[in-house]
Amino acid sequence: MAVKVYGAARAACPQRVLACLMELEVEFELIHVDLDFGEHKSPEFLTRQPFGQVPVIEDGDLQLYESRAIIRYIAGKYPDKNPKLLGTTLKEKAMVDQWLEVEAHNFNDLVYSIVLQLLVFPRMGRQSDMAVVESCKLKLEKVLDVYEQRLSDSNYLAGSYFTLADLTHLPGIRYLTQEAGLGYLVAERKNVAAWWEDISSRAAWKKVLQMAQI
Ligand SMILES: N[C@@H](CCC(=O)N[C@@H](CS)C(=O)NCC(=O)O)C(=O)O
Repeated sequence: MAVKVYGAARAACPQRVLACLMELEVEFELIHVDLDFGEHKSPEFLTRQPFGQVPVIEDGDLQLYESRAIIRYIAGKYPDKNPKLLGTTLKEKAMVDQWLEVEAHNFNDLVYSIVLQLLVFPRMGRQSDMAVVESCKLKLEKVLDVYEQRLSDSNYLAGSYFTLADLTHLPGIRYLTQEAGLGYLVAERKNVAAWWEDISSRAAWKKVLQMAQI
């Protein structure tokens, strides 16, 4: 039975899950949740995701939210399709986990704040706080310097091949480069730029963009 994904193809967190499903060629059905109409806060949706956020998946009797938990689950469920996504040895798995955590706690929080201020608030008719944007940009520069250093001696974040650690960054970096006008943060770092060019050229990610019509 196809995995049900509740979410919006244009939203970053569901895109993380869609990228993983596409990478592994797992059959799925996307059930659109209209964020603009607040469907994610409806009583019915809150029974699936009590925090009122997307994505949520249903796989048989399993209901699961949190996009990073979902991609770990999907990659773990289909080890034969691409065992490398989670890392293969204990050490490689540890490196994948480390960079998944870096993305969630060092990278994503800053990108999320920038996107909120520059893209979401104006759409809601709220004023952007440019001081917050500037402060996040400065912090993000420092985070990306760490990435630049890491990618100077490794083609991918966790090691020599593409893993969930790289995949998890796709939606956030797309927002930065394509929507928030901050592509220079990537372009001015040679190794980060080459890595981004590589991972964003993957067929699975292109299919996600096609699905989202972006
Ligand atoms: N940590 C959660 C965050 C989910 C999240 O923030 N989803 C956004 C879309 S990318 C959302 O539902 N925003 C609406 C809201 O928070 O009200 C995850 O990774 O799944």
